[in-house]
Amino acid sequence: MLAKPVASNVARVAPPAPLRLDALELRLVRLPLLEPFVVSFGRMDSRLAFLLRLEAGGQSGWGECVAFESPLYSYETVGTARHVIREHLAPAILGPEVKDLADLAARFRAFRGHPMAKAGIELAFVDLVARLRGEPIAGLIGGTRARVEVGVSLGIQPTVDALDERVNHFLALGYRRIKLKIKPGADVPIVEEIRRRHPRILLSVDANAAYTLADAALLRRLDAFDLLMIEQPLAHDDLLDHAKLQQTLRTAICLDESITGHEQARQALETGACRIVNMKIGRVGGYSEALRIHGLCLERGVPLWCGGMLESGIGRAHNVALASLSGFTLPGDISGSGRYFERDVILPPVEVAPDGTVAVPTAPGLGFDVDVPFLESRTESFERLRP
Ligand code: OSB
Ligand code: MG
Repeated sequence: MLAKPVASNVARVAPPAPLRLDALELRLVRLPLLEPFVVSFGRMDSRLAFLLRLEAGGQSGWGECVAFESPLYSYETVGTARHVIREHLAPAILGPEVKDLADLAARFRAFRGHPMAKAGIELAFVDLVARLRGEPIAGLIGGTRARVEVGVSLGIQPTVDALDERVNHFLALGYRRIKLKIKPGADVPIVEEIRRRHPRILLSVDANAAYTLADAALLRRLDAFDLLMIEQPLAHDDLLDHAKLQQTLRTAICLDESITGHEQARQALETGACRIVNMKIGRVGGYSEALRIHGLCLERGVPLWCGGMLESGIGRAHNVALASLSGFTLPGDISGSGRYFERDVILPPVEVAPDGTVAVPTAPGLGFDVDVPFLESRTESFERLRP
């Protein structure tokens, strides 16, 4: 069956008048992580944040490209994204007038792939448009929530006791959902024990593509633990095997890596590859695709939540704005700044209230100030692109 077209809010994301984009700044900033983050594909000790600043009409907007340094989560890296932006995306948008977000997205459409690179620019554009209009991003895109519910994603730990200590720590801070990273050899017994110690919490697992259909029997054992979802059990680019697996599982599969845009989301839902969608604005190519996927999930009644990529405060603030849309019905991986960083690049930092929610800012644009002197002190590379 063909999906009915869904009215999206992409058309509303327009500056007061067509904009000539004057400059795009690319900045790499290294932020140490408070604790190492271990997942099935590797370990991170610091985050190299790729920040973008777009200038036009005497204003500027901030975005973040969520690519990592190595192609372990997706094929994109900080290096490939910087190359694609510098050589292809920036020349397509700097100089000529841009009418709105749809117009910006249209200029990127001919370039295949590289959604994280495209998203970095879209985020900066949307912040810029919101600031020019004097509106918060959440309002501009049609967000309806004043606060968003948040959960926490916990990396693989050396022992169950160490993991449980982290679970208790974040439950005490108010986080409403706990997500455990799993991999072959660190899965069923650990999840069983955490569930035994916390019979009532909202609990999910994320495999980051570490299994194959040959592991279906093992994955079915997770059905015993009343999990909210199993996130991305199979390959990063697979839909077919996820659909086969979902038919034999009681627990909902949630796709993350596999959903790189609206088309993949539509095909995942039509084939039954997942019952829940993890939205990462960077992974899907920015606000234009994210708003379309949001419309699709709303129309089909599919639960949606906002994922995270260990973003600096800039990407984090965009996530908060996005999660204010009504289709985001499950707690997101939107931690407070202090979950990852000693000091964030925005002021004030993102804070999780004791009820496990984060306030959606009401000030124009991102609604946070960027701490430019701090950014400058941590900058590893900087370049300014002009038409
Ligand atoms: O799969 O959701 C994921 C972090 C890095 C790469 C992939 C993922 C994650 C997380 C953490 O789970 C999300 C966050 O808190 O930013
Ligand atoms: Mg994930």
